[in-house]
Amino acid sequence: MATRTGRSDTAPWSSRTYAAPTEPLERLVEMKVARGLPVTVCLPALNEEATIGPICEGIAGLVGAGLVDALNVVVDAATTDRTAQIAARAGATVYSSDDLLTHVPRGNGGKGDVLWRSLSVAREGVIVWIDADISSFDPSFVSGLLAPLLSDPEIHLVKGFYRRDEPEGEEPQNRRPSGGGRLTELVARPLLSLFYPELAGIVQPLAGETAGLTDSLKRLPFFTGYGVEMGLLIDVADRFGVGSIAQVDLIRRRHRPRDLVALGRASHQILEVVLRRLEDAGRIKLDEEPERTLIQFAPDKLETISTFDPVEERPPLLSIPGQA
Ligand SMILES: Nc1nc2c(ncn2[C@@H]2O[C@H](COP(=O)(O)OP(=O)(O)O)[C@@H](O)[C@H]2O)c(=O)[nH]1
Ligand SMILES: [Mg+2]
Repeated sequence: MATRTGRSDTAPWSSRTYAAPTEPLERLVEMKVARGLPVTVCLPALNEEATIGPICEGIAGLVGAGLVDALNVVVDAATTDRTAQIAARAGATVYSSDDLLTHVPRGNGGKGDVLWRSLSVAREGVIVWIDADISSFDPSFVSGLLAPLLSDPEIHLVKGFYRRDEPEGEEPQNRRPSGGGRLTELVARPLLSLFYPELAGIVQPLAGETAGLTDSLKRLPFFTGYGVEMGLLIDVADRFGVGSIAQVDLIRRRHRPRDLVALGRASHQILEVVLRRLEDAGRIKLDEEPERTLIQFAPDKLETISTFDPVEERPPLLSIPGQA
């Protein structure tokens, strides 16, 4: 096995990789005003009562400071806990995705569908998506994501990256800033390296902490479910160039881990997104549609679990009547 460090493919990323921001908030507010880009922060949330409160309170502070213009939380009917009430009390405007773009059926839209619908109620300017299950949220996640976008007009999309929690007592020199979750290391990174090496310098390709220009995002299709992040990376790079994507160091982040069965389902969706885009680009030819039912096995039993949760592609929002 040959291992090298510092692959040349990832070299261009050094100029588009930002350190945790040090600018005072007032400077970011000035840049936002100068560019005429109101900021909407949006949290997709499915039963996140344990974590939604502190996240919304932190962002409400940024509303007070004038950096954030709107704080939206998007739940749906499957959210049965107190997420909506807690978010509203902390100052968020709460939407149900069931009430947005109602003429487009939601199906099993999951996260990607919620992000797509959330764009329809974002102010024209910049949208910042933050996962609502983060237990280590800091308002600097938002200012960090905004800094490259507001300071460089070439940038259309910013991804956050972070270190995963290290075992107690780990020596600083052993810390791996790029350590991703299982889905990142086993699925996303190998796929990017194989087929999109120009995107392999993205440290956390599946990070939910993402900011983008609403006008650009509305020109792109969105994949439903957990395929949404990978689809956006491929499509933003294709449409606006790899140089339109930046990433920023958000230092550290903790969220709810998912079990292997759930990760298998997300992996199936991510793989389908990449296969589809490869086929769209004429880079592979599939003789027939991929099988869209995932077969898994119940733990400790030879019993199959079939999941039919195929990814769908939502059209660019600007193509929807009334959204232009
Ligand atoms: N409203 C809504 N939010 C969702 C849905 N699926 C995921 N989310 C939210 O999207 C964010 C990321 O989801 P999560 O399951 O943590 O993904 P992971 O971090 O990739 O494991 C969390 O805030 C979820 O609550 C959904 O179907 N509806
Ligand atoms: Mg999560």
